[in-house]
Amino acid sequence: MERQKNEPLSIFETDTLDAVLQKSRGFIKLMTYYRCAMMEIETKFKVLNEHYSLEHDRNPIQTVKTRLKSPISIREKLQRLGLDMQVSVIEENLHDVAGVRVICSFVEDVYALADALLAQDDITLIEKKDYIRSPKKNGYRSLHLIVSIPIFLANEKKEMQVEIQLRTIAMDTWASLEHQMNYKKENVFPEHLADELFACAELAHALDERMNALHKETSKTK
Ligand code: 0O2
Repeated sequence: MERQKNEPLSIFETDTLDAVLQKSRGFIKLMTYYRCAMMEIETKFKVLNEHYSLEHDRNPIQTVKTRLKSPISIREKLQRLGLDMQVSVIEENLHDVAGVRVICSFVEDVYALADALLAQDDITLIEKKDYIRSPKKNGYRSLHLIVSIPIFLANEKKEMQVEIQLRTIAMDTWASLEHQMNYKKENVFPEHLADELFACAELAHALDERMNALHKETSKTK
């Protein structure tokens, strides 16, 4: 049966559908802006990949993935930070609503792509965390950048922040599997399992180093 426009929605108890839509307008608009910013960053990496394949005859990027933080994750993070669930608070305080993950072939590609992106004159670096040179205690490795990028709307230009994670295939394999085992739950890993997980991260790192060395050797002979 079709719901009438002014009929109260049971989940919102007192609000009509119209009121709910009206109240969420600001949030939906902000999410659309983040989605546009993610698209801009994704395109920049795709362009860099094309350029590299022209110049070096290979692709430094395996995959580019994008994700928009869900409203539930946004609420959880605001609660964790003791902040109000307001559109302006989200924009001012959360830097990872829009996320782009770039999976690279070799470690050197991670840094080359990050440098190439940061050299572009519409990109402003807000924060850089190098978890490759300084891995997290559990073994997590990736290069994280928070950047600001303009999006051009019909009558306005808006700066939006995007979190970019660059990592190799080996780093991504480890992080994806570790994430499935839920890295955020405290005390989830007994010490021996945490040690084993760390050992796996070191194995992934050793693989990256050996592949990088091989790649350097094979590039010399070309
Ligand atoms: P999702 O589902 O990937 O979006 P915070 O963002 O407040 O939790 P901080 O210090 O601001 O923490 O951010 P940090 O540590 O630079 O990076 C956060 C993101 O990096 C996470 O996002 C993960 O994607 C990834 N990450 C960081 N540490 C780990 C780790 O130990 N294991 C794995 N698998 N991923 C990690 P989200 O929002 O937590 O998750």
